[in-house]
Amino acid sequence: MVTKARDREARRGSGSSGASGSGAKGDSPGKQIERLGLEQEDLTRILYFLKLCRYFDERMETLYRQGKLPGAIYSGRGQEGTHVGVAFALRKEDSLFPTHRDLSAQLTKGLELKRVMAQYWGRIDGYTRGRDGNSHVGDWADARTFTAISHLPIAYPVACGAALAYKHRGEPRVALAICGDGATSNGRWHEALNMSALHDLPVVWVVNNNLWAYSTPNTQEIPVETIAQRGAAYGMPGVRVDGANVLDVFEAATVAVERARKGEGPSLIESVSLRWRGHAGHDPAKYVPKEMLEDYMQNKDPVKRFQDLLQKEGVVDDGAVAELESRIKKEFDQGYEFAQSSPLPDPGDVELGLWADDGYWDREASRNGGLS
Ligand SMILES: Cc1ncc(C[n+]2csc(CCOP(=O)(O)OP(=O)(O)O)c2C)c(N)n1
Ligand SMILES: [Mg+2]
Repeated sequence: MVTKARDREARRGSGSSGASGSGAKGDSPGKQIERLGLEQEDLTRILYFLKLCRYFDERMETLYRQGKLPGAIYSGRGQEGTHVGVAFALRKEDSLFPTHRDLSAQLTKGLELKRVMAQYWGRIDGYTRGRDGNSHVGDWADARTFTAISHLPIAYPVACGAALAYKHRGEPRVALAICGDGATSNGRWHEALNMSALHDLPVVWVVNNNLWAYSTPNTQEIPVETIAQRGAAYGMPGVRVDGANVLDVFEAATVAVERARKGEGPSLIESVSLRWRGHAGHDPAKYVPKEMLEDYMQNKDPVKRFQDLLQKEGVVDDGAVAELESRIKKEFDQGYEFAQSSPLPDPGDVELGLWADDGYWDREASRNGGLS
């Protein structure tokens, strides 16, 4: 979430120069940080989210492999730079429309870790009150994230509708939607971009290009060189950024969000990374060349890169990093305990909450589902 310092920066309207980050501008990371108006508190918060999302992903996979976590897991490991970078550019009142892969973006936008964990174990304190698993999660009421569903990229047309509503109501809010590279081949993706450009809607289209759609590589998905260049077909700016560089992602997102908020219309951001794990927990991803995976893990790790940068710039020292790590571990352990002690849903409630007007989602949930 945007801190006070970021809010001030947004009001000053700076950070809007340059469309694709320091890579394109060629300035040093220190200069880029200055240009973006990021203060120590913001930078440490970005590092916190990067490390939290990585830690969460790793520990949840371990629990899954130990047979302690039911359902499926969709790892976003290696893509934290994209997730944290785009979500950090949003204000609380802006809305995020994610997919099954984007839990890290949702955590950055404000989902509570312990409730996410209750969601994973199908408990009443999860965001869907035990009605669905981890990938179909969202918190529209508070964090303003749309609950992801499977049909890709279904969040795109819904984000387009939300942006249309913001425009009609004259609200200075922005919708930001994420989908994968594979989802860009679906007609909905093109319809959403077209409609948004036609009506200058306050929306940012993010493509989390992790180079594979399940087992299909980019080369077999897309007949053009980059997804970003497709923005031109709809008369909107399209930029391609390095997902391993959270500052570049953040800068591109900030430019696009400000453009949208000013009523200048939508933008397309393609953020490139590699999916380090398989499509889901069951998939060993043997189709990804070993050398390529090693290269990304060793040289293009968004979390390590940003931590190294902040240490080099003197923003954090070893002590501050260790403090963040122990805080994250504690939050995870507390979240785990919270999830285990949260009841399962009451079976008698199964038919409730299908329709908004039965009031189920406005009431306190029944906590008689069989666990203490
Ligand atoms: C319309 C639609 N077709 C097929 C699927 C099945 N499916 C689920 S995830 C996936 C791959 C998506 O790849 P990509 O968009 O690149 O996202 P990633 O999982 O790589 O983040 C597919 C084909 C689906 N969910 N929706
Ligand atoms: Mg993909």
